[in-house]
Amino acid sequence: MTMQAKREIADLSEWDDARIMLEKAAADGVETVWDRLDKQKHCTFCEQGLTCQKCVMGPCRIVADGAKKKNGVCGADADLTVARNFGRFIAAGAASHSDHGRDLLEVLAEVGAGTAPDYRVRDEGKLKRICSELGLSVEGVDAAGMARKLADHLYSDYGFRREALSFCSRAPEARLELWRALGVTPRGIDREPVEMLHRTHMGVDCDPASICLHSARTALADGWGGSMIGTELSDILFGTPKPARSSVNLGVLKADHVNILVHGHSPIVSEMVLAAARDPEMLAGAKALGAAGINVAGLCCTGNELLMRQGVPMAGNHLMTELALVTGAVEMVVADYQCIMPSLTTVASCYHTIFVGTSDKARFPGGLHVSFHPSNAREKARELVAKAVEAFSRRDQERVLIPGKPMEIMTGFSNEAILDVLGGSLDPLLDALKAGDVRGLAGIVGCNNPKLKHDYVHVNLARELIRRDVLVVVTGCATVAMGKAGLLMPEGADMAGPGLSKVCRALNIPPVLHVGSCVDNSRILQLAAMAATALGVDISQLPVVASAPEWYSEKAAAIGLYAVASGIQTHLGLAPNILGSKTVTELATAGLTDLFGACFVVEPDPFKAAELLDAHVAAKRSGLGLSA
Ligand code: XCC
Ligand code: SF4
Repeated sequence: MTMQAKREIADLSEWDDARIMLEKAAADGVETVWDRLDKQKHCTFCEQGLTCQKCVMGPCRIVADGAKKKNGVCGADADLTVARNFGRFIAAGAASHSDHGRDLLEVLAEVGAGTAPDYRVRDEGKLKRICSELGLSVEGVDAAGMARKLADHLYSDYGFRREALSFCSRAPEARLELWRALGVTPRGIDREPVEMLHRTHMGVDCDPASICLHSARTALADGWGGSMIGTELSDILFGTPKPARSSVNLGVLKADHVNILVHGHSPIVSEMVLAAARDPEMLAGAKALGAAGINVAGLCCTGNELLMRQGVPMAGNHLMTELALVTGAVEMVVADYQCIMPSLTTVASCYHTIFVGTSDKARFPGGLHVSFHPSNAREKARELVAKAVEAFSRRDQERVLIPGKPMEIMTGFSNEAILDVLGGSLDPLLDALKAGDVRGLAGIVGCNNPKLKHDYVHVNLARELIRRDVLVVVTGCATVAMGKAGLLMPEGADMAGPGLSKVCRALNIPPVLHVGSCVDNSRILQLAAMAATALGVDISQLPVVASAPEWYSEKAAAIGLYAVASGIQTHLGLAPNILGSKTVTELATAGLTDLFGACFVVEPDPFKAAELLDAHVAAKRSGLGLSA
């Protein structure tokens, strides 16, 4: 058993808003994620991936070797057990993104069928472009007709009729060839995770390497399938992001406003809540109760979705979700799914905050549940906003503490927006790469994890990379960290190396570009693919790296693995639970390079991680005949 020593509040987070709220949480008697981590004694078998619960001959604990070597009752050894556990971990992550993508697909289909009156196609140009890209004829077809055609086509990506997912066509030829040779071309968004569950049932796939390869295929079905569909359809339905200004941290909450937080991942509900909150009738109701207005702010990735498209401020990332409620200033949290701590209903009940679940897939006992459907979204959103307004009259202003001032940020860098900033083609960026002004590109993505000091690894890694002239793109919960550190403003160029700062100043862009939510990591895949195709090389030859410095979730592991399987070297701040198998660990941290041209690098120290990633960028530059 291992147990973390109890840490001081100052060591838990990089930020004052978090620390002030941690003090208040203690005073208000609110238990947080850090308190619960302190109470956990983590089992070393589980940490190493050496427990198996896949049948009732077990559960089994496996000992890899030595005098006490012990296999599972069925005979599974350490390598097989770790591979099976990791495979299921990846399948769960891929399934989560993909099921989120499916929800967007269902809304698109209903828009096409005319049964979702509250939604519409907001970017018809993109809808048309994607239809053409996928070979669907759209001559003389209206938006609803195109929506039907595209939905119909993409439904098949979820099934088992395809040899390759539709968006695989975006990958460079060399990568497609490599996937074919390895037998990992993703075929069906639902098929690959389901096949993983089958393979890892007792007595099916008993070869750890074979299971790991299928893990890669499953992750690819997420990146080039479910997540990419989630991103593209969100753009079509809610608008493709363009650069805009907004703000971050708990200071975005307003003491004199009704505060509504949207939390989760999908824009389907949060966009409707935002529209309802902007309705003059709702505003009048709020003013009648003495509020100055209605303030919608985001948490986690649904926050990123609204931030990217609507400039809605972000109250916080994963580890700030409980603390946001501790301000005592939040009337309502509207949640959809993923990364919503079950503790939130308890925290909400310590204040006047109403917690609302909206997806029938995600129920939260202790909270209110309001089923949202494409057919009733506007009406339900209005009901919720009215309830939030009403809750404002119950707020105890004596218990309100909103720490800090909002930090300004720039957001909205979809690939379309990046191309626009560059004047319509990637060439200026590729020229800067060749000249060495921009030495490489790093995607910093993912979560927070209370085992690591909140946002410390994110911001220090980003600072170190931009200092070395590596342009950073950011998604997910890492975004808030970058914003709080001032890295999402053009003035952040002051912290960049000479080449990158020159490029940022010329284009008036920040050295860290916000490219979206976690499904939007698919934008990074597409950007890398475009760069590789333009240079006539494979993605693995590019000076491009990725990092999930403070990851915690199954989804983040799937993202990391699809990045690696797409040829992008990927840093993790924490190891997954695989260290009990030498074979799997060696494969993840070295062997994958022989297969995919990239592997994982595990390093909790952001300064050392920056050096490792920088060395990779330098090596790839040399490989392309460029100055390191
Ligand atoms: Fe969740 Fe996407 Fe991680 Fe944040 S970054 S903690 S997965 S919300 Ni996706
Ligand atoms: Fe034990 Fe094998 Fe059953 Fe797993 S599948 S619980 S190792 S007997």
